[in-house]
Formats: sequence, C-alpha cells, structure tokens
Amino acid sequence: MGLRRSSEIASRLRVLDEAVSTNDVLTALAAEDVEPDLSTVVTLNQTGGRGRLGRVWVAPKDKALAVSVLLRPVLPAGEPLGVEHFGWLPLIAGVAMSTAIDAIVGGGRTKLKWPNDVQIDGFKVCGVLAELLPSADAVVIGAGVNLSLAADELPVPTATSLMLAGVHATGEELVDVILSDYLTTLEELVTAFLRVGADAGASGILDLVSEWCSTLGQEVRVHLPGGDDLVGVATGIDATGRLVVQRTADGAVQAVAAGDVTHLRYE
Ligand code: BT5
Repeated sequence: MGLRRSSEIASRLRVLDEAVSTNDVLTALAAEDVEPDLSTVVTLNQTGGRGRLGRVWVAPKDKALAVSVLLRPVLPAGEPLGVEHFGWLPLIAGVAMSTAIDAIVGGGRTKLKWPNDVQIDGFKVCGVLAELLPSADAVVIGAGVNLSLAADELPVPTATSLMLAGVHATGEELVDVILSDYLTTLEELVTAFLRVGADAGASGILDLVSEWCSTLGQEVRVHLPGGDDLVGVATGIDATGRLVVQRTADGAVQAVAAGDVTHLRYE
C-alpha cells in the first residue's frame, strides 16, 4: 500500500503484508530499538489479533485495518507521563478514531462506547487495545477497523463494517484517509493533553471524550474484572478517565477503571 498522507504524519510507518498482531510487532520493535513517538505499524492481513483480557479480534484478510501506534508521552518539563494518567490514552485514541470514521460515515452515527469501542448506530466497527510497555514510559495503541466485511463475515452479531454502514469507497485510498485522519487527531489531542500537564479538564479532553461517549446517561451493566456486575446509570467520566456509575441498588457512586459495559437498552 502507498499510504502517502499517512506516511507524512507517522514518524515511521511500516506497512506489512501480514502480521499475527500489529501490537506485538510494534512492542517487539520498541523493545529492541529506539522507536520514535508515533511510530506506526499497519496491515490488512492480521492473523492473530488480540482483544482485551485474552479475547480474540477476528477479521478476514484484506477487509479490515489493523493499526498500532507507539506513544511515548512526555510532559513539557521533559519528564515522562506518570502511568496514573495513561488511562486517558486509549480514550483519546477512541475519540481520534471516532472522528476519522464519523468524517466518512457522517450523520452523527458514530459514537464511542466507554472504554474502547467505536460504534456506528450502536454496532462495533472498531476496537482499541492499549498496552503499556514493560519500561512503563510508552504505550502501544492498537485499533482494528472493519472496512469491507459483508454481513455473513462479521465475527459477532454486535459488529458492523464501514461497507455495511454505507461507505462505498474501498482499497488503499480509504485506508489512507482513515489512517491519516486518525493519526492527525491522535497527535493533536495527545499534544493538547500533555501541554497542560496531562490535565484532562484543562486540555478539553474530558469534555471531548464525554461528547463522543454514548455510554453517559445510559443504564449500564458493568462486568468488573473481579467477576462482579455493577448495574446503574453512567453519570460521567472522572479526572483519571474512569467511568462513574450511580448504582441502582443503593444510589452509591462508584468509579470503574476497567470493565465490560453493556448498555441495557440494547440487552
Ligand atoms: C477490543 O477488545 O475490542 C480490542 C481490539 C483491538 C484490535 C487491534 S487490531 C490492531 C491491534 N493488534 C492486536 O492484536 N489488537 C489490536 P475487546 O473489548 O476485548 O473486544 C473483543 C471482542 O470484540 C471479542 O470477544 C468479540 O466479541 C468482538 N470482536 C472480535 N472481532 C471483532 C470485529 N472484527 N469486529 C467487531 N467485534 C469483534
């Protein structure tokens, strides 16, 4: 693939004919060399994509984009971003991808389901997987985007593709438009976030994530990593990017950093 526009934005852009997982490729590269911020790996043929918590990300050859971007966030004074702020980076990536997809699909149909799903009309078109490097000063942000899967190729009934959402463009041109938009917005938002010392409120990131996030105001069931379920209304996002839920059972307010969210109106 040519990907001319994208290669102007990514510090290094590697386009692979095939990869087991672009996140794994970029993590390995970052471990053995000084990979720069915004180093990017893409393929249209990812054979062993990973989701969160050991789940799989499945996409047929040539019908989905897999992209991983290395972020080495550094504060204005030069010190690396503290890991306690890293929770914002996948949310920022989700906003960047939502922006890129919305620009193509239009109609305000694209939303971000907290924490990591980009949805069109409530169906998942993209998932984001952020992984901290062992050095804890950088993160690999992977995103899978369903481009031209037909209905009978969707891995799960909750999925959709750009083609099924009515996008007729295909091929390299479409990939270059999405990727360059995504990288541009990602870079802009991360820069804005870091410039004010990783303050999500002051940088406008909290407002932006809240605007894109379809989870807010909804009745939700959050399946927590420990196995418990939390049912309530998602009322906001706190200063560290956690979802704030007011429990139905007793009205208590609880913030969750990770978990699988079901919007109950879709159950
Ligand atoms: C995610 O996990 O949604 C993160 C997916 C990240 C994939 C990218 S591709 C580039 C990079 N390299 C990798 O190896 N991974 C990243 P999670 O929230 O755990 O959702 C996984 C669930 O989404 C699965 O259990 C399925 O239910 C569903 N799923 C799998 N493939 C899908 C697809 N193509 N479209 C929509 N849903 C899918």
